[in-house]
Amino acid sequence: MLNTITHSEEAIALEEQYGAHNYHPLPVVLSKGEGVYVWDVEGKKYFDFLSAYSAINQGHCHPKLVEAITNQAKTLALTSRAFYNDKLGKCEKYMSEYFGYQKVLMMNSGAEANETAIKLARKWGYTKKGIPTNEAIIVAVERNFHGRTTGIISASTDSDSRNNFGPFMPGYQIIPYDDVAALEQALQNPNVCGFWVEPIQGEAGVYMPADGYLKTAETLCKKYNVLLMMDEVQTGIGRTGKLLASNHENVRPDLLILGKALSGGMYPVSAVLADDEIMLVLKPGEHGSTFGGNPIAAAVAMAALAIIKEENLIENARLMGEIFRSRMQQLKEKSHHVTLVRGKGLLNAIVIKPTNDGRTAWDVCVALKNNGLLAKPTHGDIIRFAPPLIITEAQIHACCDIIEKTILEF
Ligand code: IF1
Repeated sequence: MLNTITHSEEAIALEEQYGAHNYHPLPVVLSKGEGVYVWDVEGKKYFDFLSAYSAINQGHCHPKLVEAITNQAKTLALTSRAFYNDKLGKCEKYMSEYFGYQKVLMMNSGAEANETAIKLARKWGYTKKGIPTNEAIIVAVERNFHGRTTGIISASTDSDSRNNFGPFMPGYQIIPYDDVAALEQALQNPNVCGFWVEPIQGEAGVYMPADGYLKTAETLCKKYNVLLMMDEVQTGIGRTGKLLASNHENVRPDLLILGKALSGGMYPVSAVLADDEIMLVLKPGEHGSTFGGNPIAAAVAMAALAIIKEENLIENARLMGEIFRSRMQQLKEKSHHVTLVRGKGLLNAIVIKPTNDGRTAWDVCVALKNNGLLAKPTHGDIIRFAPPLIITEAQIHACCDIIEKTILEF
């Protein structure tokens, strides 16, 4: 076995030399995680305020997730879908009843679930709505983030996500987010099969649409016979203080897209949920994946979803989020560096005004790290704060103390 890493610099140097440079991580090398905490190789302890971009809602290395993955891994890890196994059907039933949909299609990454939704919407458009073959359009919104595949970035408006990766997949119309008039205009095109949207735009910096936007989108999709494809990969599984962000407006997507915390960060698990009228357009042999719905994924997903209910994490996210935002609002009154605070549940962000000597949100995050809290900036001036949903009131106050101290020293 490769010798144990004992110094952060060693790990960073190895990644620098042998790994693709497709990320710019904060300079911290983690070696242990438990609950809301992570430790670096030097043994320094941090609050994790990113939760792997909202995958670790249940907390690091949750004992019930470790038990689920360990027991299944010792028994049967992978069969492929060429054969049945004794876990997938149980998981599909559990998820069908948990989220209120007739059918589930399990994949691995959030991107794969979004790609699955694209194929479902298109095939439904051709076979049920009567759209002429290869003319289906999916309406997407500016500043979307749905994953990194070429099919998905073909709809991206972010230059980093799409530059130099062309040619792009056709069949998208991009409209402004949170613009009902633009949406109604776009959906009148009879070739539109789907409206593809995040209920809150995570990557864009926790952009929340106006109250009622999602409900209006649902109404317009019904009016124009278009599938509402809701990407809840980041906002789902309790993160915003409801099971789904869609629940804040009693919206029921036609295609529900899940990932990340569906496994509590223990294993790559994603899924698309839909009713028979949509899901059954896919016939055997038309879609799949080697690992999609494997026994470990099924066992871990059932355990991860059970924890959300057993530990009342949805209500905790709502309550801790209210405390967090009120503390950040108080900080905003004390510091001119904090220009905006926004979020729902435990998906929050603050906007940082750069200093005159050019220090940015990145520098705040480095200072936060030095003070024992890990977070990451997005789009230069926004810091997203997303701790595990298990965080306690005492811990959220301790974290706000760290953020306040760091910002006031900034
Ligand atoms: C990276 C962003 C967050 C997502 C939504 C689908 C996916 C994601 C709403 C794809 C994934 C991750 C990907 C990761 C960083 C992170 C991210 F900054 F990229 F955009 F969270 F905001 N839908 N988001 O947020 O799921 O295929 O990754 O499992 O690519 O840098 P995935």
